[in-house]
Amino acid sequence: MTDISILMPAPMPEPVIAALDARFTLHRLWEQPDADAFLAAHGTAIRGLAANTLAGPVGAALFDRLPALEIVANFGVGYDNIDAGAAAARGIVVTNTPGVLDAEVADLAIGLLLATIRRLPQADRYVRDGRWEDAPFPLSPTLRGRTVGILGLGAIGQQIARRLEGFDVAVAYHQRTRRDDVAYPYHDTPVALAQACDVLIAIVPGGAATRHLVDAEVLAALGPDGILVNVARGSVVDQPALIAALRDRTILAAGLDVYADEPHVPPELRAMENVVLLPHLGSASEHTRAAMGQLVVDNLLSWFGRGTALTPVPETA
Ligand code: NAP
Ligand code: 8YV
Repeated sequence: MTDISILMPAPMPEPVIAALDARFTLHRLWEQPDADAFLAAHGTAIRGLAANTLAGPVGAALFDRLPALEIVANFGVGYDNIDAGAAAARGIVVTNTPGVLDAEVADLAIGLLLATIRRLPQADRYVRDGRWEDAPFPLSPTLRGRTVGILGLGAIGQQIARRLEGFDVAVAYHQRTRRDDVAYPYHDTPVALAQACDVLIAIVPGGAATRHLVDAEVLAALGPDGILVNVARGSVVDQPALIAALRDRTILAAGLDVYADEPHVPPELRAMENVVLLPHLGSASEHTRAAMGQLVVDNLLSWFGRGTALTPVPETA
């Protein structure tokens, strides 16, 4: 297969690069001094693309330059970075990395919730700054007695819900389709879910269908004791509305792993004490990133070896 050209626009973990180097002709676009000139010279030979959720859009404009492209293997379960409809129209298969990161992201969501509600980063700063020697750290809000609403009870959302059962809190959910395999109360709109709970965890896909699903109205419904945790995509939350809600105490606090324009985080959020901010860490352990990388490699090997992809997204299955 070494005669098959694979394009990697942005770096992936070293083992992925090594595995692809061993089996294909791998082109590292980020190392090219002139990416445009490289695509003009070599684009027609590229048959596979190893894409990265965080490395910019993949759509018709790029597909036009890669006429022999057969597969886009995405390093991430979310693929809002890829125009899967445009890929399907050209007969290009798109794969993602479902399953292998569910537990890691669910763990992170629980950690972020606890950090936000018990103010753990603020308490850490308090000790480091020597302020404990002057006075005890102020008492925090609590998870006790709360109802947690999960916006998107998919693969990761269900793992979050299972973990929450161990914390003895009530769980409810919203998504477009009511599930018949869970007993959690279903709410048919995001506002109805927010009214019924005082913690909202967003874990839906990004993209046009979920853009600003959490808006000013949802935040108002969550209420002054409410906590938002976003581990989905920045686009799912109306970020200016969230900043206003945190500033005006329309809600109590937020724990954010994702933002509207990563890696840029607005100064207003960075200045607030009632937020916990993570740099998109959901799947970011060595263990899980290795499993995701292996699935990228396995999808490419399977496609070019047997003509089938292991985990195609529904639009191109
Ligand atoms: P999944 O299994 O496909 O679940 C997504 C859920 O969202 C589904 O149950 C779906 O139910 C619901 N949903 C989709 N569109 C919706 C809409 N318009 N309104 C309300 N609910 C909607 O996906 P997953 O594997 O759990 O991953 C979910 C997302 O998490 C990813 O796409 C990615 O954006 C994000 N993620 C973030 C990180 C991170 O590092 N922070 C890591 C991994 C994943 P219905 O179709 O019935 O609506
Ligand atoms: C990663 C993610 O941060 O899988 C996703 O959808 O957002 C995360 O796992 C990302 O894919 C790394 O590029």
